[in-house]
Amino acid sequence: MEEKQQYDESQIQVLEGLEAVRKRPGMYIGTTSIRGLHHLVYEIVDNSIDEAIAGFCTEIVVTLHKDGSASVQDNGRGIPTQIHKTGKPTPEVVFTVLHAGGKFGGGGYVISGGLHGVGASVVNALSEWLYYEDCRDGKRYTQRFERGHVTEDYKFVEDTEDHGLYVRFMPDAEIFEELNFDYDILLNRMREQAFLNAGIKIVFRDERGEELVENVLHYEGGIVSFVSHLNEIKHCELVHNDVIYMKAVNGVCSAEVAMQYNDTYNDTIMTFANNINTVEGGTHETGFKMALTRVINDYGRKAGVLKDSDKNLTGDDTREGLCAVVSVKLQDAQFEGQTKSKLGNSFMRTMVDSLVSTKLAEYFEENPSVAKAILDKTLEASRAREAARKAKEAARRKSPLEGGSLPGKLWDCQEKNVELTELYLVEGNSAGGSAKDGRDSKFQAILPLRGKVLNVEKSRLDKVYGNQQLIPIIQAIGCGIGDEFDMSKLRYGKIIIMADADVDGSHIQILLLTFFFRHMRKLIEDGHIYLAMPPLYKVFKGKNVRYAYSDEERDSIIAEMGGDKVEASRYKGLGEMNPEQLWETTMDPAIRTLKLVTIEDAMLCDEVFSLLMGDKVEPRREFIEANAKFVSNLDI
Ligand code: 28F
Repeated sequence: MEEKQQYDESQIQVLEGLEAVRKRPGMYIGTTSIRGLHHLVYEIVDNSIDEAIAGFCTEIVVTLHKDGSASVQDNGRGIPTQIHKTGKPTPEVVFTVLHAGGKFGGGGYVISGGLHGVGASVVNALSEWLYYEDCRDGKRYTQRFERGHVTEDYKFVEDTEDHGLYVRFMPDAEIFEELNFDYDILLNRMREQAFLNAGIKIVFRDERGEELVENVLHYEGGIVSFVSHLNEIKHCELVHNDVIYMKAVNGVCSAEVAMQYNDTYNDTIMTFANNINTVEGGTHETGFKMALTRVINDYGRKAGVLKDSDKNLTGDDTREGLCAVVSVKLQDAQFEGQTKSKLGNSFMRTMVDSLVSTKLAEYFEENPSVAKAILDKTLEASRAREAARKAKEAARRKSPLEGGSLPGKLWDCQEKNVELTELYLVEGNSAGGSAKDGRDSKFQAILPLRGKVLNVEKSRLDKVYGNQQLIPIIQAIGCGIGDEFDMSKLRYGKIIIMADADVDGSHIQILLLTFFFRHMRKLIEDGHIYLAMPPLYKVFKGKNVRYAYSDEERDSIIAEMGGDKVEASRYKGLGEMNPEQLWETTMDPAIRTLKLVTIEDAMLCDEVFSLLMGDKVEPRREFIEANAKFVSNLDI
């Protein structure tokens, strides 16, 4: 009797816990958009990766199934099967009890990834159904759930030589706004995890299309391979051939850095703590940057390249063209910042700083030609920065970026409350004209853009300040760029890129996004940048007109309207639409579709951009196609 009651109580707690997850999914996975959807996969994969870090799992197979479900399989130890103190088998506990902020106490893992450490039970709560197969100690067990409730009891299936866990789940349509996994975003993340955990093999399969798509992600080189990959997709020249690698271990904590300079003018520094991408940086990043600047300056002085009268190289100088990955592992990682993606543990600053101070100085001593090449690159950066400063001063005297002057071509709106206003950046003058006539001038402003935007990836800051395409954009937005960026001066809550649904339009989107990503990143991070999604088709039967935003939608509208008098025509460009059509299909907040550009999108965009604009390659159709969802409505 006593025992029964206890069981009921814990049962109630479990159900209340999972109900809470369903009621406020955002609290557990951030959002119910496509990002939240992907988060489900990450949570399950992270558990396999924990098992791999613990040294028991070598291979993970992730599959996107035709029915819309996803599965993850690992060859680890499987979950222990004994009966837990709640009276339930341990695997059931793992899938039904919330473990706020951490994995199991005691028997859990010392170092663990997972964005919130909430894991399997959250995925279970947010799945229409989920089942697992747990292979352990020569036996296979299975259990099934619906929306977190047990629907098939835990049971022994058969004897087996397999070991490890298999989980398959169907994201719940009642919870998620988007149910279609994006292969490329998931692939990017799996690849990242494979780089961060050298030796792990992740097989990623997509069974949804006609043909099976499969990527095998397996990098013995770890973050060294990561840096090589990042530099490869940039299609740039390298300043030195070898990736520099440094590692320090202290008890269960470790810090590793891989770095290599290229001939671009930007830096790509990716930092991770316990395999979590710390987008906002933190102590490990600070430690790295400070040590890097110091070591390069010290070496420059010692080598006599920097004279007594020369100023020190700045941090920016020493990072121009740098591609680096910093990955640290630690217990009790503290995550701070707006998106909880900034590492707070201050000992990591010291740990990474001293690692880089010692090892990089040593490396320079042993490889003077590499040191020289890096020093030359940073000196060139320093000279260019000085030139940029002068160009900026000159530009400021002419004052296009100062004193709040607005570009001549801007059609501003009346509303002054920034939260309510929108700025449309419109490709081409004729579309700009349509947008001007079609808009609601109360809250919508239009800035037409003529021709291609400057490729900021291939130009230094001085060019940006002097660019006739970009100056009006900077002026209209009002925040300034780079170091002087000031969010409080933002003039519009939404900045909406409206480009044609064709290759040129997608180029313009990519160029603009790259500009925002490099010089006004905060606008992307804080969710101010959007892509307008003009329709692709007009479907009409007599006077009855409807618009379709995809091939599928076009077909279903044709079917709905019925009969053989239905016609469908393709929009070729924004310029073809009259102002009313543009309003109805694209600009009217009541019915339009906008795509919020996330930092992940922008980073992917960065890759597409490099491929498209790198001088050495032709635009790669399959790559653009693969990213067509964010390079929206692409017509190729
Ligand atoms: C497809 C997703 O979730 N794999 C997992 C394990 C292994 C253990 C474990 C998981 C520790 C204390 C419960 C095995 N043997 N893949 C996965 N593999 N969980 S999840 O333990 C969980 C708990 O109570 C495991 C020894 N220790 C841990």
